[in-house]
Amino acid sequence: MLNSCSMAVTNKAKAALFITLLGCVLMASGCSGKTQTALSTTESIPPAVEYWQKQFPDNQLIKWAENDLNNDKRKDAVIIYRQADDSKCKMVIAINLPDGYSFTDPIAAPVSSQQISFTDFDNKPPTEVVISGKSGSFIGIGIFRLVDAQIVNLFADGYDKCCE
Ligand SMILES: [Ca+2]
Repeated sequence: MLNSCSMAVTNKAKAALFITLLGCVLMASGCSGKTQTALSTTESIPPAVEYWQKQFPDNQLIKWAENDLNNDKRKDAVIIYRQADDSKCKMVIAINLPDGYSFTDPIAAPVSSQQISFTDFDNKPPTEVVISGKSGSFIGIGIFRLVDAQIVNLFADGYDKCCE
């Protein structure tokens, strides 16, 4: 949260650009992106996501993407899923540690058309995560950073409306 308070004006402008860009992408092409969906073959599921599935077998995997999110040169995994018990969508990051994986606390994720992308929000490591998606006609976007092994929200626009 301390990051959102100290966010520079240039970052806000940058975020506005992102929203425009991703909004256009969402409207024009629905749900395209470089990320993998759960429809992919099981062979392509990375070890971090496989491990998550074994820990939480009742949750429904929707989408994942890999990137190094804590600047330790090891690829971490962003996972969007639907909770088994109440059908809400959540996002969690599996942190790739030398001796296994640890999970952040989950946060709310968009209900449909979920997209995961990555950005260098402030021109310094680590890489930030951009989550966008829809709920009905609402489009939302959020930019997140992994800080002390937890997900911190840096910027959000309409995210509360797309993620409940
Ligand atoms: Ca990492």
